[in-house]
Formats: sequence, structure tokens, C-alpha cells
Amino acid sequence: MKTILRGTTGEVIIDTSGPVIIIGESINPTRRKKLVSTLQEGNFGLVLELADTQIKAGADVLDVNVGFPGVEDEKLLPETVKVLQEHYDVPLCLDSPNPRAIEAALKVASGKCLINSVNGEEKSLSALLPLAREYGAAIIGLCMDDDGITHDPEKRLSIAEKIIERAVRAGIKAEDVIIDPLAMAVSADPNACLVTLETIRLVHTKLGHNITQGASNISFGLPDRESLNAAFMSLSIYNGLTCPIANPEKVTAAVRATDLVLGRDDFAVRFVEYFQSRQQ
Ligand code: THG
Repeated sequence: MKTILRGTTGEVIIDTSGPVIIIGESINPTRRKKLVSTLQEGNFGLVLELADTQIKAGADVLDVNVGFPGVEDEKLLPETVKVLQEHYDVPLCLDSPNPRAIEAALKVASGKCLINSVNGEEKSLSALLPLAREYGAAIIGLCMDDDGITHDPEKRLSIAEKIIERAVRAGIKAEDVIIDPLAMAVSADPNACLVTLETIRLVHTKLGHNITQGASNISFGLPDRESLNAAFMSLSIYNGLTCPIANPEKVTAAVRATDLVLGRDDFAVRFVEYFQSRQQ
């Protein structure tokens, strides 16, 4: 299955049988308070620098999250999208829990964005599916609903099915729904990663959709996050993850290595290219 996203001119194809696509996570105020304060002053220097660094490190798509307590992201998200698209061609993933911020950003964005995210709650489905349809966007469907977060992979699968069904009924193409199985901190729950891995496997084998996840979520609160994230990344890709949201400066090497091991990088071309680009 293929999900096509577009930036200002080019397109990115997320293909369940192709190489992994990296959605850069770093435009996010978590641990980066400076991002919000500079943006509020109308200074887009840091956001452009984060975009540049991530693209050079292997990001194919950029997640854009400017939400922070006290911030009107209804105003800040579209402004950030406009500035990013004046400088970079990559497709954008609009990351906000506020449907009005998503709509304001979709209004000014060129190409075909990814909405991050819709979940199985009625409130979320009814607010966001019509927007995705109207603006021709793809969506991320999070495996949680009005009952909260379940630790049963089969139940997560049925929430994914429900989101896809509702999206198709709203006029969105099935392939434009990318499923997020929910990745959570393994420090808080020893089974968290296993539940996610099993959900990925079920969504991949039973539904065949593209799959994303916040790949650095699992290592919150632990040392050596990079090693943990890399281990989880490889296992997730083996099970069906196709477009992680992650820090490309830290995960691209592991992603390229995993693609090579899984036979998705003939003659190691991408693996070697990435290695050489890092030597410079
Ligand atoms: N699913 C979906 N969207 C998401 C998440 C998800 N969006 C937000 C989040 N989770 C993914 N994004 C981030 C952004 C930053 C960090 C973690 C997840 C973060 N960064 C640290 C930093 O930059 O200092 C550390 C990064 C690292 O060690 O690599 O903490 O789950 N759909």
C-alpha cells in the first residue's frame, strides 16, 4: 500500500514494501522551550535550523508541533508552515491536538500534508475527518478511543479498523490513513514495547496499512536512549513500521542498516551513501 505526501513541488511515497521514510520529530517544544519563545517573537531562525539539520540527517517529512501551554497554535502553526514551505520542499506532518490549528495550517499549506493525529474518539473523528477530506490531507490514526488506551493489541487493532472505516466513509482514501499503534515508555511498563510490537504486526498483516509511531517515546526516563531507540526501531520495522517519527540525527543510521538487512536496499546503495554523507 502506498501513501503519497507532497511538499511544495516534490512528493514522498510511503510504501509498505519500500524503504523506511523518516518523519523528523525535532520541531517540537518538548525540551526545547527556546523554540516557542523565538517563534512568539516572530523569529523563525531556530525552526529553519531544525528543518535544515533534520533534512541533512535523512528526514523525508517534517513533523511540525508548536503547541505549548499558553500558546495560540491556531496562529503559530500556520505561520510556521508558511515559513518552512518558503524554504523547504519536504511534506509536512501537522502535529496538534487542536483541530482549529490543524485547519488554519491546512489553509495555508501547499501540497499534501499529514494530519497528526486523529484517534478513535467521536470528538476527534467528527472534527478532523471532514478537514482531511476538504483539504486532501492524509491522516495518522492513533489506536486509542473514548475508553482511553488499551494494552490489548487486538483491541488496538479494532480501533485502527474503526478509524479506517470511518475515514473511508468520510471520503478519504484508505491508503491515506497511516496507523499509529502507540509507543509508550518502557520505564513505566515493562510490557509497553511488546504490546506496541504486537499491534504493529497485527496492523501490518491484517490491514496492510502504513504504520508510524513516536519512536523515541519508549526511552523516556532512561539513560542511553539512543541504543534503546535503535533496538526498538529495528524490531518495529521488521514487524511493519514504515514511517517513524524520530530524530534523524540519531536514528537514520539504524534505519538504513535495518533496511539493508531486510533486503530493501539493493547493493547497499543507500546505506553507503548515508555513511559517506556522515563522514563529510
Ligand atoms: N505519535 C504521533 N505523534 C507524536 C508522537 C507519537 N508526536 C509527538 C511525539 N510523539 C513524537 N515527537 C517527539 C519529539 C521530541 C521528543 C520525543 C518525541 C524528544 N526529544 C528529545 C530531544 O530532542 O532532546 C530527545 C530525542 C532523542 O533522544 O532522540 O524527547 O507517539 N503520531
